[in-house]
Amino acid sequence: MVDMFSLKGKTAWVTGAAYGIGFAMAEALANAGAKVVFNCRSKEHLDTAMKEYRRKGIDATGYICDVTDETAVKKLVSDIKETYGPIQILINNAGIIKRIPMIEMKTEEFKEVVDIDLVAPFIASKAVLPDMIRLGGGKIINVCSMMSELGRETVSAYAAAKGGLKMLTKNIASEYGKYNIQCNGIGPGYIATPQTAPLRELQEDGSKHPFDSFICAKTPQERWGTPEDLMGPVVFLASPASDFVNGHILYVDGGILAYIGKQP
Ligand code: NAP
Ligand code: GCO
Repeated sequence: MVDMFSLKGKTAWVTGAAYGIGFAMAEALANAGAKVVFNCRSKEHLDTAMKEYRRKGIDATGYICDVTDETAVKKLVSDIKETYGPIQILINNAGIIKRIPMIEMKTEEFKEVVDIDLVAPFIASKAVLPDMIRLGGGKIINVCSMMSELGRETVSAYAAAKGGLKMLTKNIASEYGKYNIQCNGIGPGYIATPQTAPLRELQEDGSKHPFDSFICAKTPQERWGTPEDLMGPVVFLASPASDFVNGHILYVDGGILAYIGKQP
């Protein structure tokens, strides 16, 4: 039974895994036996991440690559293939958010979020699918969001992108399932990472950020998630244990989507 969750001999590429959710997922995949490669935009972040991976005894390899640059992505996939073999597991994790009221958001800002959060997973998936087809199978996991299902103020671009990513996930599953390729999504709830740090900042008087209290009231488990909460789910979706799971978005949200929220 344990072997069903083994990733021994697999090459896994996690986009945007210098820190945050991506780092935790890369760690999980490595601990399950995969050879992990990752990318980010910043040399500083790469160097810091490599130190942390080494400190944890993880044999990860990092590259500088902006996931929106299709030429760079294609070269990265080729370089990974030459050194570590074809990519058998792709985690489309890299992502940004801009919290701006929609009528104040510049169109360029909207497009930047969509480029990274939706177009880039299309680019990366397109780059790895041909080898997955040749290999007789593969795993693509797209990191979706609560905003794949729900909206809220100031996150129009992000919600549009993550909603689109949910449907891109289902479409890749539909179009390439016949090649034994499984494409699923992971939908984290509210996770304590640099991306959500502004929503958890203590107030001047030392009290909790109102949004922090709001999320804990909306979560049956009454806490923010941690990147570690995603480690088991990503190994499941990357492993043979999920070979007949396809087009599914696995929400790892502590129950937010199931719950109306605590009475104020
Ligand atoms: P984070 O802490 O901001 O980390 C984002 C990572 O992506 C960093 O490694 C960043 O490194 C990289 N990145 C950003 N843009 C990139 C680009 N254009 N090319 C390559 N790498 C890029 O975010 P997180 O909270 O870990 O979130 C990771 C994913 O989970 C995102 O897709 C996010 O939307 C999603 N998510 C987050 C939460 C949450 O509550 N935190 C919940 C649901 C979904 P560089 O800056 O060095 O490029
Ligand atoms: C926000 C948060 C969320 C989380 C996550 C929730 O401003 O509402 O950043 O979008 O990042 O996507 O699942």
